[in-house]
Amino acid sequence: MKLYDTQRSGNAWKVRLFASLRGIPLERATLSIDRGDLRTAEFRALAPMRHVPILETDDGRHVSESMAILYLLAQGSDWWPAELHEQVRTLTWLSFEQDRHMKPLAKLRLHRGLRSHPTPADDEVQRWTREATEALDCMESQLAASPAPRPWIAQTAHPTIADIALYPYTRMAPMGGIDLEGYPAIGDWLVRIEALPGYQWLFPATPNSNYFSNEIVQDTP
Ligand SMILES: N[C@@H](CCC(=O)N[C@@H](CS)C(=O)NCC(=O)O)C(=O)O
Repeated sequence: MKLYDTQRSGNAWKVRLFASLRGIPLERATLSIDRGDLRTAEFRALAPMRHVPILETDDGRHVSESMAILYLLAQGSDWWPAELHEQVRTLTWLSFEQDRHMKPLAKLRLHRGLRSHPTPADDEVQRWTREATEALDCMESQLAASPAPRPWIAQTAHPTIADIALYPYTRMAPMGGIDLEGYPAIGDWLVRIEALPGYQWLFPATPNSNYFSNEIVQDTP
């Protein structure tokens, strides 16, 4: 299978991280937003929503949206639970990630961490910070109310794709000026995810240096 991504996309990191945890080999086609790769007719033909990540399956289909790609790659594993209400809670947190969590955290990372232009107005930054903080508060409450033996975000015994979907932008929140010190349950959850066999950093060649850096890290295979 082949993953169309960009070097710093947190949404694509979800997919590479999950494939690595599952032991699924992925070829990478790394595109550049700045170079205009996502605006070409060739890319748009396989990506109707014009975003990465896009997964190309071995039989030549193209799957858009990180949530759908994670669902596909989870088939046949405990990462997509068998019990109905565990599935329902997994969907609840996947929806929360797309609706309330990813966007404000990604905007803050982009404009405060990666210093993308144009510079946003102060009131926009304040709004994203308020929304991101509220999303993290929701996660903190849920994780604090999810003790072992069901410590994951959907209150399951095995982590689910909702944990993977929520991980990258939570992990990179400090790049956008959000201090995770005040979130002890989230801190423990991050440690648990990073201890999973097959865990993969955003830039595997330069572990640890990359979450808080606005440098372009030359890590693309
Ligand atoms: N809901 C989508 C969001 C994907 C998304 O926002 N991708 C960004 C990179 S992280 C992108 O392709 N942006 C294109 C652009 O800014 O032109 C998902 O979860 O996959």
